[in-house]
Amino acid sequence: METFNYSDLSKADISRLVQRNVDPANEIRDLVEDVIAHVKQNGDRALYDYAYKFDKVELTKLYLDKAELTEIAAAVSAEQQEALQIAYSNIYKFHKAQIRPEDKVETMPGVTCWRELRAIEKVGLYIPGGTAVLPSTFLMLGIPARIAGCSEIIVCSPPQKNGKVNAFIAYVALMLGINKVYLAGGSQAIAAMAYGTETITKVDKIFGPGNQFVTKAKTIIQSTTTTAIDMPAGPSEVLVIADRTAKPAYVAADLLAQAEHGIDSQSILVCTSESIAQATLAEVERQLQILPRAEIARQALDNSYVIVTQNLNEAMDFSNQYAPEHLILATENWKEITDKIINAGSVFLGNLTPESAGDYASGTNHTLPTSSYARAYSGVSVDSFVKKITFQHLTEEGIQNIGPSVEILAEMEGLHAHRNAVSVRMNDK
Ligand code: HSO
Ligand code: ZN
Repeated sequence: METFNYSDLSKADISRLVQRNVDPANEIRDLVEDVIAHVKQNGDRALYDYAYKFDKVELTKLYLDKAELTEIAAAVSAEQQEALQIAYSNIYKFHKAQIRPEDKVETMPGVTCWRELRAIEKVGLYIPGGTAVLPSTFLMLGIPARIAGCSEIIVCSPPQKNGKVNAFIAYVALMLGINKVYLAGGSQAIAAMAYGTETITKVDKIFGPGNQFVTKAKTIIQSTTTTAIDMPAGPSEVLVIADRTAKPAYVAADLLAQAEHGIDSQSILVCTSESIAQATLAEVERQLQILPRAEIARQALDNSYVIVTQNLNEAMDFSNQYAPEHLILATENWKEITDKIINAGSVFLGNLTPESAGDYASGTNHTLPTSSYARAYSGVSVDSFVKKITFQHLTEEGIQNIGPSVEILAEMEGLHAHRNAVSVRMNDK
């Protein structure tokens, strides 16, 4: 990891440093567009082809049903079931509390406006399964979808070499009451859920993190089909702000937890202490030695860096420009700086709060905006699975109260039919 001094960096340096996942020659776009076109045209046939080409498996069926999932899920040990149950229960509690009915508002006597929630009917969940299979992501998407009350939940996950999903994915499907998992991964799964195939239903909205190909596919289908997406999510990233109270071993562990996700992940350390930064880098090297995914982590770290700042204000300034998916405040006085956070997906406060807690089990959602989209997007929540429909009702008093203003406003815009729609009601005595 290269180290920079914040005060040496020009504006141009900073904008270069905060840039990530750019695809200047459109290489990823071109590949993904081909895949989408193939799926759009050939449906299931394309999914079989891609399973063979990318997942190295010859499928005979594009999904697993309840009986198959139950059989696969039997391999999950009692201890693993309990851990999944604790995660489920915390995520459920945190997300359930997100549904709060809103008050009706009488904006003028006789004019009442309000909003009601309705679930998005058909949702598609993408559960990654490349170099790491992520049953936790299934919980993070399935629980809010269930709380929202979505009537159809389509789940796609890449097949393993044996043509199945792993036992944890199967177990979580059954926990969520989902009886079918489609064996499709990558951008082809996104295309299948956006266009529909013979077997996979076209959905209204697609959720879930993924690699650069999945994320690119989501951004493409969002503008070319009527299917919406949660947000561009992935590759994953963390930014740790550390001061002299930080523990190098903890910070190093957090940086590595991020780096092991994939070679395109990014781990950024912004540190107010040169010596803590150096000690952390030494710890990273030490901890890397025993990591099974060291090779992946090392490549991700090559694409990561350290910034040394004079103080926490500068550190926060950089962080807000980077807009990290995950922000860890490895500082004792985190309470004094949280209100300076402007752009971040999810924040982890103090030396005892690792990102891993939120990745798995504290209750917050780990599907979060990456690549600086945290400037404008929020992470997944129950809100992502509902629409808020506005309602209004006017009484006799209401139409008389609001009518004259609407008539004048319609007149201002030269829209006489609009004016008339209130006039006929006001004057109907
Ligand atoms: N850090 C990932 C989530 C995850 N971590 C899943 C472990 N499993 C993106 O927020
Ligand atoms: Zn993670």
